[in-house]
Amino acid sequence: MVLLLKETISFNRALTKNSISTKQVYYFSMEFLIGRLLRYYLVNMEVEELVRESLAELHINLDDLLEQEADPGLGNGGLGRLAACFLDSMAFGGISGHGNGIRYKYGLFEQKIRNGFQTELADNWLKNDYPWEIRRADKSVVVKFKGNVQTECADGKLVFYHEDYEPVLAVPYDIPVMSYDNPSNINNLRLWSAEPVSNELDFASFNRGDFNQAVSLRSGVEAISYILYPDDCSRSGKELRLKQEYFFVAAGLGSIMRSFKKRNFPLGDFSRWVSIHINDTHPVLCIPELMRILIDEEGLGWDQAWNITVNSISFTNHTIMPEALEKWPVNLFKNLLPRIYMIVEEIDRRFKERTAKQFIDDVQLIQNTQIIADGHIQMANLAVIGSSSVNGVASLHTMILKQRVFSDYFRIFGYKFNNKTNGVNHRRFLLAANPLLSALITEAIGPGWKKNAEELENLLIYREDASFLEKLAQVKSHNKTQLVKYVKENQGSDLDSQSMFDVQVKRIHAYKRQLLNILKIMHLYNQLLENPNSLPGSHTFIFGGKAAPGYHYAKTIIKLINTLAEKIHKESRVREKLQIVFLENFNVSLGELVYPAADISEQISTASKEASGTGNMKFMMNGAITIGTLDGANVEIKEAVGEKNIFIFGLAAEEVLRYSSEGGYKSLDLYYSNQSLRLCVDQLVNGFFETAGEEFRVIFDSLLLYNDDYFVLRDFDTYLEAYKKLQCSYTDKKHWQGLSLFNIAKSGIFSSDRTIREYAKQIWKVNTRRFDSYI
Ligand code: 26V
Repeated sequence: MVLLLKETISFNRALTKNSISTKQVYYFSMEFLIGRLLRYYLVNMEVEELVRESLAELHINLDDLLEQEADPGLGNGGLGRLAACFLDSMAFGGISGHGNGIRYKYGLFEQKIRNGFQTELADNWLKNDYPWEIRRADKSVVVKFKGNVQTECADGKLVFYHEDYEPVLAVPYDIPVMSYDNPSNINNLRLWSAEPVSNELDFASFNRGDFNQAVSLRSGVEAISYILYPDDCSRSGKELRLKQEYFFVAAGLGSIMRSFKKRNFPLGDFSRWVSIHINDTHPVLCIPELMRILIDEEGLGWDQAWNITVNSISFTNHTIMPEALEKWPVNLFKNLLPRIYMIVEEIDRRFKERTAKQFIDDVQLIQNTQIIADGHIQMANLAVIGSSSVNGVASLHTMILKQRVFSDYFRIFGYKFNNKTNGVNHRRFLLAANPLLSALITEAIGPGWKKNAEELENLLIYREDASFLEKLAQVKSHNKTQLVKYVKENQGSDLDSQSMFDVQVKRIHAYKRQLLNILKIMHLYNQLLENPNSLPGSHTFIFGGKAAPGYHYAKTIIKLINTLAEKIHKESRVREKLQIVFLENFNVSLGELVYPAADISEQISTASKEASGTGNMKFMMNGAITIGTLDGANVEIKEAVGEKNIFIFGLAAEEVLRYSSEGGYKSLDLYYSNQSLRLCVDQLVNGFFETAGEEFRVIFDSLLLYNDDYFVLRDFDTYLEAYKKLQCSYTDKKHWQGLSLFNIAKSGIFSSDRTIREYAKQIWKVNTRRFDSYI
């Protein structure tokens, strides 16, 4: 069947009007979390049922077959999944938009929980070969590391020769990107794999008898695309990471330039025909690398090369966490990429010259905006200076970029800054992931919403329709049963499908505040012991997400969740009402099962810290109700549904940022003044968890000794209040179903089709055959 599909795809690819007069968009990203493709393709081609029946005749169960497909974990979380959603929406919108990334041999680790602790196993997604990729050895590119640069003057021009470099062969593997209803627009995700230039051993070393040297050269090269760095929590400053970044940038640009030249346009028109988008700072070397190609290989002068570069490149920032802003030590950078370093130095020199003239007295601004400072290269600064557009991923986040993170640049280049609120692929996360809800929606409002998610708003006429709402409730109940079955089969626990499913699935991070959720559950537990009637109904708290292997605090949070789960399970007085499960190995496929089954979506990050969040949108379109802070895209979700249809609590971003800059927060005061909060905090270390000893001391200390950086204690009370209100709503079934329907109906703007339409029109300036017809 895969073969048949591949045939169809390559037939359609041949039809794809990759006419030379179309602007090509290249989306450069270190991560693409594409998820499984087989079922997604069947749904998009509207043949799933046909295939299911035909296979049944051969005694093959389609679901068993689908389970065989690997889910490539080529990303850490939101950033990588967003890239995959964008590929789909570009293909759907009729944009010639292609992904450019790395074909890691090992993706994000597989998470196993042992005795409540996270352990990590290698993710060997290629072990049975990956059916969708096509190796294109003929399109390989040589990437050059290290060596020396010789400068000569020829005909009054400086010429640069890169000598004694270490060559690495970048071999592309292409994965077709095919979306719904678009047979004539198949795009490409090109992932690069690192190989030695010569497939033979280094015979010079070998013949000298230096076998180790011969082998290590080979494995040194292969190391570049060996594994995805698993932390989205710190910049590692490791040479291998910088190698990865330059590797896929140089390979991607090499291949773009090759195909551009085949089109025979003047080089001066490059930015008219090519847009290069950089997903966070990881691919920012696109800027000096494009300069290098234009100057060293194409012979252009600096100014012309700079205009072309800036006009072709656009940049998205995905986090304001200072720990995440990439910086490279000058020495490491210079040694690995000598020519690129010269170009970065020159960009910096020219930029400083400009700001020194324009802002004569503003020493601070001149200092803050330089690229090279304190012996480091600041990649975000290079990104802002070298691109024509800088965007944030939700309105609050963009405001913070303008007013804080990049405020000096905002004064210089105000015109570059813009917002593009994230979106998600509603055909994956609603149409394919929730077939019963999709069928119900289509029956009610027709199939138009699949192509134009904003048509979901037509569901509003059913808001008071008891029979429709009842059907909605049945769908939810069915989806919960499916998840219960999965948990039983895979983890052995029995969940109660009749209980309320309260879900927090995302990477484990201090700022995402899984801890606040845990303290809430501990509080409910304490209350139930005091008064068995303190809580209506029964509740299942579902957690999932990976912690970076080196992030000790986050791993302790996982252990705390599991320890509390066990404690509750053993306590007969509460276990009828409360239950916790930690879902092992949360990934795209598991997400597709979880979002449709959720009643409640926990989006409780410290305001200002979550750039956007995209899980919030996936839950919403599946009818879960959000409890959350005014952070990231929660702000826009609230605007879309109105404050009555969402449960908002906690400090505002302004307040958090004020505390951070002016001080004035004392977590100890709250600890002493709030008895029930104090009890929960004490329980982390006072023997309440019989088996824990000092295990949770780091968490206790983070709250009191280190003054609670993420304002968990500060938001505890308002969180509980909001939770209480939410529970009241939940007990009124009809009211709850109405809320759920309202959320689904208003979720259309969070389709990545909308986001891509905005990128296309406002940043890339490309025509979108399909989206144009909607406006
Ligand atoms: C986050 C953090 C937070 C803690 C400390 C250091 C650190 C380092 C990196 C990151 C995340 C890196 C970029 C990223 O994945 N951002 C995510 O991008 C999503 C898509 O735009 C967005 O929805 C998430 O809010 C944002 O965290």
